[in-house]
Formats: sequence, C-alpha cells, structure tokens
Amino acid sequence: MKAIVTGVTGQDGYYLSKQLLEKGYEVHGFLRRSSNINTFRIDPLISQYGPEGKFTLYYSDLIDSSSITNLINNIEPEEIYNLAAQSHVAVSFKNPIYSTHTSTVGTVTILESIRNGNKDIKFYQASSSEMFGGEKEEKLNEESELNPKSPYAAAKVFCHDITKIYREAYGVFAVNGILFNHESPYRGETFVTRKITQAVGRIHLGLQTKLTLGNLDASRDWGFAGDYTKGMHLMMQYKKPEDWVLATGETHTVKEFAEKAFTQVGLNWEEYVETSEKYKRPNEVKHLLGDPGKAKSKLGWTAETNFDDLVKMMVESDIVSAEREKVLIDNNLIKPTWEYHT
Ligand code: NAP
Ligand code: G4F
Repeated sequence: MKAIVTGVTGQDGYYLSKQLLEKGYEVHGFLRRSSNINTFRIDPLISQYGPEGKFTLYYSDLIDSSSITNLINNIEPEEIYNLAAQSHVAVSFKNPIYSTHTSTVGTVTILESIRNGNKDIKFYQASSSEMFGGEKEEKLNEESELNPKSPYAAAKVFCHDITKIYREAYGVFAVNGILFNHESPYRGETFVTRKITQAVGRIHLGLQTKLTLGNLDASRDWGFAGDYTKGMHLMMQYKKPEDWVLATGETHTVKEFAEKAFTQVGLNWEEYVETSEKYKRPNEVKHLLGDPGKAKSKLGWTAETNFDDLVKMMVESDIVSAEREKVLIDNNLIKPTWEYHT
C-alpha cells in the first residue's frame, strides 16, 4: 500500500507515518520548505525507512496546487491523509488570510486531483472539534451543529463540507475525522498542554520561574495523539466513507491540566502560574466534550490512554528535555529565550 501524508512534519504526521510504516506501507510525506530543517519529529523514521525507499519526502506547500497534483499523479497512492494546516487557533486570528488559504486551497486541490485522476484514491480530511464552537457542556457527535468561532474553525468547516460534497457528488471515498484535542510529547510547544508540561520540566530543574497562560477555565476533551492516528487508519478501512468523531468522552479545564502536571513533580501550580490577556482569544471555545460512540461501535476504536497517563507521559518527556537544556545552558551553549516563544 502507498499513502501520501501531508503535514508529515507535524505531531500527527509523525504518529501516523510511524504506524503506517510499521504496517508495511510505503509513505510519501509532503513538507513545506523552511529555512531551518523542520524534520526533527520524523528524523528517526527517515533514518530507519528512508534507505529502503519506504519513506520519501517531497517539498509541497499546500497553496502550490500544481505541485500537489503532479505529485499525486506521479506517486499513484491508494490513500491520502490530509493533515497539513496552520493548526494554531490563536494564530489564525492574527493571520486569518494565510490560515484560511492554506487549509482550504490544499483540501480542494487534493479532492480535485482525485476527481480528475484516479477516483479510487481514498481521502482523509483532518476535521476538528473546534468546528462545534463548544458554548455549553454537552456531548458532541457527528450530527451536532457546527458553530465555528475562529478563522481556523471556519476554514475547517469549509474543508469538512467540501469533503462531503466530493463524496456525495462524485463518489470519492472521502472521510472526515472530527478529532477532539489530542496531545503527546510531540505536541507543538505553543499549544496549552505542551506549554504547561515544558514549563513544569524547566521549573523543576530551576530553568524557569513562572508560567503565563490565558483562559484557565476553558475545558477540552484531551486524548493521546498516537491513539487518534490509529483511528484515522481505521476510518479509511471502513466499508464506506463517513464522518467520525474521535474523543475520550471526558473533559478537563486548563486549570486541572496545570494542577495535575505540577503535582507530578511535587509542586503547587498556583505558586507558578499567572494569567495575561495576551494569551486570551478574541472569541473563545469554552467547552469541548466528544461522544466517540459511533467510532467505538463501528470501528472498534477507543482512546486507550487516559487523562492522568497523558499528563504523566508529557511531563516525564519534558523533564528529560529540560535536563538536556540544562547541560547546554550550564556550558553557555544556549541562552534561555522561551518567554519570547509562547
Ligand atoms: P501540527 O503539529 O501543527 O502539524 C501541522 C502540519 O502542517 C505541519 O507538518 C506543518 O508544517 C504543516 N503545514 C502548515 N502549513 C503548511 C503549508 N502551508 N503547506 C504545507 N504544510 C503546512 O498539527 P497536528 O496536531 O499534527 O494536527 C494535524 C491536523 O489535524 C491539522 O490539520 C490540525 O488542524 C488537525 N487537528 C488537530 C487536532 C489536535 O488536537 N492535534 C485536533 C483536530 C484536528 P511545519 O512542521 O513546517 O510547521
Ligand atoms: O492548546 P490550545 O491552543 O488548543 P485549541 O485551541 O483547543 O486547538 C487545538 O485543538 C483543536 C481541536 O479542538 C484543533 F483543531 C487545533 O488544531 C488545535 O490542535 O488551547 C486550548 C485551550 C483554549 O481554550 C485556550 O484559550 O487552552 C486555552 N489557553 C489558556 N492559556 C491557552 C493558553 N492556549 C494556548 N495555546 N496558550 C495559552 O497560554
């Protein structure tokens, strides 16, 4: 089997590629050019599978439609997983045109390439629970109303709808995975969970003194990314293309996440966490809680990693990272600049 994975350098790109390679797939990853080499997550996969020709990378920005189409025609994959996006909700308020453009143009370009080329190629779209807008505490499923609250979410709604349109109008095997928040030690450092666990690691080792966050009362249904990428593959093997919610069915506030993460190293979160307007959004999604019932009954999928284990896994990994940073700082090889990156 041959699969294309867009957004291969991201968190989900890493877990999905690893799982597909372990199943014997040939994986063709699309990445965008960056002035720094941006393959740090997938470097172990490149060294293990690259020399055998099982894992190949190509430059392809989402807005470069012709490169996407040419690559699909040349590679002739059986499956395409469209994971690439400007995926940070707060950034989408600051760069709304870029965020909208990348998600939407990339998605419709791939769908058009399938429609005009090999219509048997299966397509996975990375839809998001952010599309629901989560105003109140209720369990959200595949039938729940979409009420986007950010440029990011509005662009994802377009992608979600166009995926359904190509399924219904042209018979493309086009699947929407409506995934609730999923995290891991490979999570981008400016998403709230990783921002917290990285700070915990650094505070534990005396490299940082405080952590500044935005809205502590927002709640999210947080699972482990490696469980969710397994779900993406299962959806693509189901007998017909549908929309699927993946979630844990549990929700926790940002405050609860911070409390659990600091407790892990024996610290009281309230002594280190402060809040700033800087990290609050013009429009907030207050609550997200998913109902994964359909995926459980039809795909046999469940989120195997619970909230406590997820927090523990992320804190333990960030303690190891902080230990490495400490050696570099103690030897004057790097200067701590993390307060500028959040
Ligand atoms: P991520 O870590 O931010 O990865 C996004 C990927 O997209 C990266 O490889 C990034 O490249 C790439 N990308 C960004 N702009 C691009 C462009 N213009 N052209 C080509 N590639 C571009 O996100 P993730 O957490 O893995 O999420 C994967 C997908 O699922 C995203 O579409 C996200 O919106 C969606 N999603 C995520 C969650 C979640 O909780 N993680 C939940 C629901 C849906 P660089 O590495 O160069 O930045
Ligand atoms: O970690 P976040 O930035 O994730 P958010 O906005 O829920 O989006 C993530 O999940 C979506 C699925 O629902 C994906 F589609 C999307 O691509 C992304 O992966 O923020 C989570 C919550 C928000 O309510 C935010 O306001 O944490 C709150 N928060 C509080 N302080 C903060 C901070 N978020 C960030 N990033 N940084 C803070 O300092």
